[in-house]
Amino acid sequence: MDIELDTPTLPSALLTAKNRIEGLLKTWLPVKCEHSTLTEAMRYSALNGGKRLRSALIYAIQDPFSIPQAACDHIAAAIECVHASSLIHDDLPALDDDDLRRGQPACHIVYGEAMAILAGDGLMNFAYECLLKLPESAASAEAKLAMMQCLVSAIGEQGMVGGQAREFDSQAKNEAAILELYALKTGALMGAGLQMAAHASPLNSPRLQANLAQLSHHLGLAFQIHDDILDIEGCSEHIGKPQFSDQDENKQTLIALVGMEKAKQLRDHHIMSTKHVVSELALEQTALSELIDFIIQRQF
Ligand code: GRG
Repeated sequence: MDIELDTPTLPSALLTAKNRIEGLLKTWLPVKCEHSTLTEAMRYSALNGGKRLRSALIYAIQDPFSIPQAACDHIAAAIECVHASSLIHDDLPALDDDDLRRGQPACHIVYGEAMAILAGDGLMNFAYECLLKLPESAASAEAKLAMMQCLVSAIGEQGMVGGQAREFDSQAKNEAAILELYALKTGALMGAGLQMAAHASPLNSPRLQANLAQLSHHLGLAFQIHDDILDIEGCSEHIGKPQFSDQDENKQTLIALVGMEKAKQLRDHHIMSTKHVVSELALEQTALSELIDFIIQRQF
């Protein structure tokens, strides 16, 4: 099943980013591995659709902060590869055990579990290569180091992997703990893309970094809460996986704890907080604000 992404309701910023990043990934991802299906599995997972929201957020701040095109391209490619890597591992039987991803068979269903693990590892490593290959003309060595620090923090024990581990251990038992888990699991990578891009901006400053960290914290929470809502209220054809898959695995979701109404209030609260930062950055009515609205209107 293909999800129709080119509908007129999609923000143009999302469509433009999707076309650009998919073109780049098609060119940049390794094509052939002589001795195994590794590169095929990597390409399968990195190029099997997806909204490309994380890339769109990066490109949305390109013009306002005069970020060089090459920096946005390399950072967006790195973030998409980390994201694809995390989805491959998330779908594995040892974690969420999902057969479908983006409406298509998950990587381990097509290539087997061992190759899926390796494809995830390969994509992670490729993400680092994307950053390291960023030309000096687009980011100084110092800026690249700061970007690398941003990325590894967002992925590691204090970021996405830490959030996923808390979910796996069922450690988060109250609202605050679940929100913290969501911020690590989902918000950290979104934030890393924006903050890395800011490191290539001539307008970079501690204040800009703090604003972007704040923005992505709230955005990540709103995004993940909306994801939980779609798991219950959405249509499985649109979300690309069976409805109620979170409930099936007894995941500790916010909705199970606080109920649907309160969850929606919390999502809206975090969207309002996101918009507050957008206005501090004087970015109202830009691609960035369009993407933020899309986050809570999306059906997939
Ligand atoms: C190997 C890097 C790595 C991590 C391992 C498995 C794991 C640790 C982390 C998983 C984290 C995870 C699945 C977070 C959920 C984030 C989320 C809401 C994903 C869906 O994002 P969308 O809707 O997906 O943007 P598309 O398909 O549009 O790209």
